Amino acid sequence: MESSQTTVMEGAKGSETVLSKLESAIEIMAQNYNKYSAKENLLRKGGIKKSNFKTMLQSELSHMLHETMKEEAVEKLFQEMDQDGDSLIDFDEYWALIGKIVKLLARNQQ
Ligand SMILES: [Ca+2]
Repeated sequence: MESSQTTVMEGAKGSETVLSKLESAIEIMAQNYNKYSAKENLLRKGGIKKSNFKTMLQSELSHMLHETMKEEAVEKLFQEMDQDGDSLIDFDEYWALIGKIVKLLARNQQ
């Protein structure tokens, strides 16, 4: 595990490295989590609290998610994504949100 992480970081950190679209997307999704999470490092315990979750939906996801301005809809989504009920969206729960959005998009495109 340690060595594979190191390999990933070396590739991603190189100044000459041009990331693929997918790699860029992964990096952006991780940076976005860190931006709204209470802790800066996604491997540490922490997560996105509700007020930041709301800001994130409104600032970053308003084209893909509707009703991000509605308090009730934000509350409902937060409860749904907060699987362990600790009032924080941790990285795994955040990742599940990304998956949920992808599925919603796929369904809408049918
Ligand atoms: Ca949680």
